[in-house]
Amino acid sequence: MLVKIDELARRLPVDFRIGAATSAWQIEGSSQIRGRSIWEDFAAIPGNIRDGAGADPACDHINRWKEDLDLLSWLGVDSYRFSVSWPRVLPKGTGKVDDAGLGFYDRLIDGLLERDIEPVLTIYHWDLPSDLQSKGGWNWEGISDSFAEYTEVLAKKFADRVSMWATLNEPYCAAFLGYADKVMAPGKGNPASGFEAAYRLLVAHAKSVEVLRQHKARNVGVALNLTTFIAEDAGAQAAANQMDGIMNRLWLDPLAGRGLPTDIVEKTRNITDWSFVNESDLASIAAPIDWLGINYYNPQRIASPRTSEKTGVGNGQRLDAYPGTPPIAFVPKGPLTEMGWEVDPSSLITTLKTTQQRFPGVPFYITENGGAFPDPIVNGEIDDQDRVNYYAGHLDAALTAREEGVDLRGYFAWSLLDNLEWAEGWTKRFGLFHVDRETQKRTAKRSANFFRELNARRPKA
Ligand code: IFM
Repeated sequence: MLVKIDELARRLPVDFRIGAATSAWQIEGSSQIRGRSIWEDFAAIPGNIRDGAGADPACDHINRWKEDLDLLSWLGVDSYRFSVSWPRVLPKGTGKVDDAGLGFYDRLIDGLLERDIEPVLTIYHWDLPSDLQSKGGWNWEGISDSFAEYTEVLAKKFADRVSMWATLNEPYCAAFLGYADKVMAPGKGNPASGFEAAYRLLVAHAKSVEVLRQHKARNVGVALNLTTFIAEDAGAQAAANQMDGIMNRLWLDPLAGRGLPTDIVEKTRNITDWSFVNESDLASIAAPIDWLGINYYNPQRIASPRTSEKTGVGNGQRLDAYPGTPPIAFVPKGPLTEMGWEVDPSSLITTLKTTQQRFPGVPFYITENGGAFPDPIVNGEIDDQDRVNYYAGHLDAALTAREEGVDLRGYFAWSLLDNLEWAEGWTKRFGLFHVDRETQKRTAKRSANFFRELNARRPKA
């Protein structure tokens, strides 16, 4: 069903924020003028990035940021969600600040404010400085103090101008795709390391919140990737609970003050002894936040291996990313995006409602939602009708959830630009604007026009 743009625009509350999102490593380029990150180390190993792409030039955003901010103005968005590159600000992760690196974000934030666009800053979107990885990265006890130091540098400089802060982006991926599995940096492939990384990311979040509060930063939150697990048969239910526990409850329970989910702790005792956990950390992790970011793309549909002949091969469809889960098959139903992800807006409603039960009283933002599609060029124009349908369907679902009682305050499209899709390199494109990898020319896709029209037609305050 194609949802009409006028109807969507009419349903948008005047104070609902519409934005677009990016992350530093995926767009900035110019890695030679900053410290090294774990993603350069990971990309240097042949086979880790599908098309062999590396950090440079990405979208050359460091040199083209003004043009990119003009694209945001053209879209008419309220907010822009970007991340700061930790090694651009602190090349070694701690110690000496690189003033030129920090200055880039200073100009970016002012550039947004000049265009009347709210800056939404994510402190960590996966590009850990290599020098910190050599100490153990997210498995090192000292990492949370380094993260607090880095947060302080940003808070001192930007607390007066940033509208919303996210401490971390998708810590599940950092921990379980990078440490438990090996499909993302640093590519450890050790299940026990995954759980320890998850815990240390939560502690780092807590220390970062404390620093942001000291500096009177406004609207402090965190962006989690959350979803709904659908067991197609009774035999897959135990696996669905375990996967839900690792992707959703392992983060929501401690943030909401319930501590770690006991079923997950018990079921993983043969993987880790959890000796790194202590009560005082858990109390800090439960400190109130002002909003929760939900990055939602697709439901995860699974079945017992007996009942299914095939298993999904899309991104995130590997059991290694859910340690301790009994064997199951991933059985996404079409339509699928190019990532192999099922398109199902109704699962966004389920995810929002379940999350509201698990974390009541906190406003939500959809901090990422979007899809990779083939992007055919028709008469010189990029006719990404699949992506328009994806956005219209998910915005409709988001507004339905809000109309049915979920305290949802905004929606960010992923992504402003085609960019480096991590281990997929340039092979998967999520942008509202096509980016020509050779010339760096930006071209509005039909989906960019969709957002421009939506923003133009919505009721104004
Ligand atoms: O590109 C990523 C982003 O960095 C984090 N969330 C999911 C997106 C699509 O895979």
